[in-house]
Amino acid sequence: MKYDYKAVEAKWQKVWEDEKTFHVEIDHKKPKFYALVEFPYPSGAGLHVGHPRSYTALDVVSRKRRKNGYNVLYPMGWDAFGLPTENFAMKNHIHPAIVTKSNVDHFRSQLKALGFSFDWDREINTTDPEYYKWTQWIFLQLYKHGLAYKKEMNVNWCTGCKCVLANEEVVNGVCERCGSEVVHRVKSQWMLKITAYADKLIDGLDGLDYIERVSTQQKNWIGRSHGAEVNFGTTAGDTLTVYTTRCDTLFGATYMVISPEHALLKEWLEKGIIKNADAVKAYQAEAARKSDFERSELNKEKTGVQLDGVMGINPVNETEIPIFISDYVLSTYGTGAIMAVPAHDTRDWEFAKKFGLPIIEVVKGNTPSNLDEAAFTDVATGTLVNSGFLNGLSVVDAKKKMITWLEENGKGRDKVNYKLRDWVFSRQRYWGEPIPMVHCDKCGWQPLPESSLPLTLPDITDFEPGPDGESPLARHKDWVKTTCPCCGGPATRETDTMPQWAGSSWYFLRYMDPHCKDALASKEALEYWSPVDWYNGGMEHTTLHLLYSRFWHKFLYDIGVVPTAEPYQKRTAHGMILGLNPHSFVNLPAEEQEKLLKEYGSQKAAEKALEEKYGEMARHPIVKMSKSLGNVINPDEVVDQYGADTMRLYEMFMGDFEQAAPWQTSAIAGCNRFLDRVWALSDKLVEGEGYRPAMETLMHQTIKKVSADIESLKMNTAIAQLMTLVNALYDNGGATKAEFETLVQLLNPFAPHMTEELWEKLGHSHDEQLAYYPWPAYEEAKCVEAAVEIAVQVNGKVKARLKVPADITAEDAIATAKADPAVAAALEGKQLVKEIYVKGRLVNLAAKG
Ligand code: ANZ
Ligand code: ZN
Repeated sequence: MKYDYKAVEAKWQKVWEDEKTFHVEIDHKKPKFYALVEFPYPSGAGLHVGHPRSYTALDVVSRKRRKNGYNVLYPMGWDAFGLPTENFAMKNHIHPAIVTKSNVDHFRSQLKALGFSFDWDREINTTDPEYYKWTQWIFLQLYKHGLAYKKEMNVNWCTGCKCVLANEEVVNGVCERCGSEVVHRVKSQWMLKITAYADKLIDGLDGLDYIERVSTQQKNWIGRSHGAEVNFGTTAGDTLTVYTTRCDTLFGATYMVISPEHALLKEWLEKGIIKNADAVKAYQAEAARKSDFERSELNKEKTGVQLDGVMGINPVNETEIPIFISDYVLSTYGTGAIMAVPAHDTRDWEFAKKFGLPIIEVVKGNTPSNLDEAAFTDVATGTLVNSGFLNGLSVVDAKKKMITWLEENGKGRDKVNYKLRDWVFSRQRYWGEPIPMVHCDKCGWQPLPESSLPLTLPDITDFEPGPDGESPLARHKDWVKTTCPCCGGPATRETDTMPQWAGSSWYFLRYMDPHCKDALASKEALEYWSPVDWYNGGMEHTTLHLLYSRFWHKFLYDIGVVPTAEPYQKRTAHGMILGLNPHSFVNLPAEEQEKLLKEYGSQKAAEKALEEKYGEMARHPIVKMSKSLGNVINPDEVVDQYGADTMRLYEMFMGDFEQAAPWQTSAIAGCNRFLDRVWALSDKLVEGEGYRPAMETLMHQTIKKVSADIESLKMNTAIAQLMTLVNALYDNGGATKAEFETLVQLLNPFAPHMTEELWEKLGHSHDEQLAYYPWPAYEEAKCVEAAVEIAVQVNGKVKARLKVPADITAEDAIATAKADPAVAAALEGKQLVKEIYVKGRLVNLAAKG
């Protein structure tokens, strides 16, 4: 009988829903396993095929772990505040809450159709006041501990979203979300002091099981740098402090550079010390138009203006050196001023060459370097020269000695700097959590009492930000006007809202106890479920969400709210699902390729023509899915045509989980055929107890491999092994009941609907549901390919008989033989002179002495 996926999938989804099969409670008798996937933003577009890649992978792991005896928490929810919903609401004149609800309903039904083993009783939504009450509560704790503060500052302003962006949201000078230009503006903003946690965020990574590239990116983002601050004198009398990681090169500093925004520059201009003020001001204006990203690009042409009227004084030798302003020095890093050492820093070298400045060698390597060609930047092999009391020292020792000298002479000190900046926490938008602060003219900023939370969003209809980017809430005077919690006098509410990152910074805690009324989660739940054992998500969230949520969690740990210092024990990341570019020659149907070949003469010429027509894009056969290319795959259609099990299987089979992979509709059919073949085997059960001798090794090997592969997310090779097993069963005339049951068991995490049905068909009662039926075991000894017995002789006498794989190599056979205790004893103290393996029969060892 052909497999009716529609009926079977609907049947089991109903069972899981009605019986709450995957609902979990605290159970101290079982080990717990908390699997987490990044919850989706419920956009109007519905589920993307990329979402199920992550969800299926941890669903497979979760399903296996349940069968291994774990108490598994696998939750799902909605990260539903944010701009796309607000923009849609504005355009269509619908309240964002209504848009959110319908998007969530759509997402939920799509996810349920894929048969994920989520505990739906724990569903959360960041826009639910019962949820964001606790987001606000955490903000108040941060405020009370001095980690939230208001600051007038230069912010990144997205000209498209009309909204402030965090540094992390600006990519290559444009808005990460909408691609519009980002400019600087001065605004008063709520800030979170994530920099206070910089060291903890780096050092905490040590005990965690994060994939390498995630830890590396976190460390680079925080950018801890060990160096020194050095006080230079100036002829104007002021001290100009620089930050350097190479204080060993102080004798080679031939000029200084300050950022165009440096405070001293302003002072000097005001005092009339600078003679070329016009040129300096023109340069300042030009620099203000550039983003930090543009300014720090390595290969760009260096520009700058020397300050006329003031010189720097090098503290080690009292030499006067010129001071420049240049945009390659950022105002936001270190002290916004540098000592330039052109001999040993590439950017300084380029600048010195362009402006004809002296280059003094102070570090020499083992091999001669040519400072006319490039700077010498190797610190590992360098020795100090031309450097007074540092001469002859290694770079490391010279740094130490210089710091001591600086400190003793009051000219500087050692200093650690970070690239990480405090987190801009204000958004001038409606669809976010209101910030629970009020401003009183008498008492300043005051936190709302915790008992008044949640502070809910007022129900308004005009979400457009004001012309100057004020929050839409600012127009609603009734809501804004309030009384001061401190003195009872008139006060106004903060009208900015929190960024979308707020709700996702602690959601994994709420899942542990989603209905808790008097805390973000009960102590008992936090103690039992913390930390998340395994968190999977996208690489794009490594420096934003992952860092923010680790920061909040570490803070909550420090104030005694959560029991572990880190939120996630293990972090993995999936590759993106890409689409085929329909305009790329290699993806065209054969007839069309032929037509083009005829028309243009060669593939190269045809490709060129395509490029002219569709742009540079046509050169890339695999691209991001996009509406404009028409290569977006709708998961509903795949589920409709092939069923959820096929979709799941394909998502896991499509390639290495960590790598990006293109969606290939043709390959889905192959996965579908495989499931049909498994189904058909149930009608071909053969007589026999247990595993037949011809199948035994492969059965054990398959259990072993599938078990290990699931745990290391090598889902594609696990499935390939199952395919091998199915082929072998067909080659052997079908499967015995035991063989088939094992196959069904191993396939269950990937194709849960069909396998539950087969399990029932095999005669298992409902109490024995596959979802919790113990995972099959294997015996290591039986994983070995048909074993043969070989004799081991030492000087002609048999010392041992060993079982080895029939296909063992000579090298392995000899090594195995020598490792046998009896053989080792016979060889003890002797010198081996000959070793021979006679395939399948014996190892012959000859020894002297
Ligand atoms: C002298 C020097 C000599 C430097 C040398 C490097 C090599 P990290 O590792 O990123 O911390 N620097 C300091 N402040 C800067 C700013 N605001 N904008 C641009 N560059 C700045 O880099 C620290 C190094 O970057 C510092 O060490 C300084 O140049 C430069 F052979 O000082 B160095
Ligand atoms: Zn007051």
